Amino acid sequence: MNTTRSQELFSAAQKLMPGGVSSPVRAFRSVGGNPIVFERVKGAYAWDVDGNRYIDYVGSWGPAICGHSHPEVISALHEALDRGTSFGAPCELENRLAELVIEAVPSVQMVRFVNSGTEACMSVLRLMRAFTKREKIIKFEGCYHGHADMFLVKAGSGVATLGLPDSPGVPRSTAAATLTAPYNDLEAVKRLFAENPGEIAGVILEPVVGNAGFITPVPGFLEGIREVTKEHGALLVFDEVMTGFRISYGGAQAKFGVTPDLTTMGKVIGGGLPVGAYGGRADIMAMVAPAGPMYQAGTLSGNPLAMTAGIKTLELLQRPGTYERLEAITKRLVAGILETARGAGLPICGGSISAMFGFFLCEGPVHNFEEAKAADAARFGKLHRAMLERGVYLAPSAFEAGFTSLAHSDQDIDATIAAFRESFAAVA
Ligand code: KE4
Repeated sequence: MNTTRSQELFSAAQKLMPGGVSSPVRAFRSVGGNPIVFERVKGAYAWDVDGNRYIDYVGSWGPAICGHSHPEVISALHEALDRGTSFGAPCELENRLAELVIEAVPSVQMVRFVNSGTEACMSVLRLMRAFTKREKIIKFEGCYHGHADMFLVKAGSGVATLGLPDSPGVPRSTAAATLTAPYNDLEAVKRLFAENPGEIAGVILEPVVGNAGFITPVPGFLEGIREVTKEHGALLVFDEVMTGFRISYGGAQAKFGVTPDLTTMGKVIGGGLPVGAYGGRADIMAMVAPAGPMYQAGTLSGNPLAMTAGIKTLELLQRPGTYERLEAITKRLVAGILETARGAGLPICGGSISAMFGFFLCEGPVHNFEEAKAADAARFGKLHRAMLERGVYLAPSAFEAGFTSLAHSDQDIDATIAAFRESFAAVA
């Protein structure tokens, strides 16, 4: 596969931007080789600057659940463009997207739009502390909530991918207020509450982990966290930046029937444009300026283009059969991945929920980040390259989840499984 132009552009990029990228995980550091420089995307596909086409299972890390550049989203954006790209003032589109989010996620009684998942998570943390007047928080090893200081403690996603010891630059005092526990370990959470009586503002977690690879909550874990936070007067935050509108139209909280106090969102609700959001109980959200004293602001928050793309995307997702289709194609894909790996004699475990999936190259099961780290990362790197050669674009890290979309056809799934069969044989 000729990737000459990608290599030229990426080598130039490395002289201009740290690591040649705008976000670390895109640099292919953990899978080896040069990143593919994209030229355009459409539906289930991405094309690189050398003209190679890939079936894309990253989908811009989540937003492209209806397929890249969905024609109805694009035409809605064309119309919105003529009315301006940014107002810096209230606009009806914000009301509309807020109504859609609030209708979809009953625990969200009020919502504030921001411009990224990081912004949503850092704001919700400040809100947790403001509301409870406590400073400590609990997060889980391998979970990733964006790159704000207090979250870069045993974080997942790119931090884990690069094997960084969390991150320099985070003040010790900040990190000290972030307590961590292994995912799926309810007893560890109970111990933290016992050791820090009256000091923990709340718990934030990915209700289905996508940043340590794909890890699902064991039965009773989410319900247990809900109970222990209530017992200690602490708040429960579901970081649904990745799972929101993907695990189901109401997110993971609808799927598992556990109601958090606050929720963060992003990705899908922006339909491919920069958006984040946080929301939840009205009595808590009433603290957010200017309604209340907790300050948070943003020049481009609620901008008409992002609102338009988000509104159209959620409207598309409301169409009958959406989540049944996503569940069916993703289940078939994962069954094919597991079967072809085992056919090549390779240890593997994995699964999916709706349009989110993942696998680990180890016997498994994998319930937490430690177990995820035991998977064969070197072989994953070889697999990633082999799949690229066969025109399939997987997340360039073993510590990420995969995403399907409404644009992935049955033929795309068949072709992907065939590519996995050949690639597993090549790396076995
Ligand atoms: P952003 O600031 O990247 O929009 O969102 C941060 C974030 C927060 N919470 C969860 C559960 C997330 O998955 C993310 C971001 N996800 C990563 C992919 N694992 C973004 C990709 C990247 O960092 O380039």
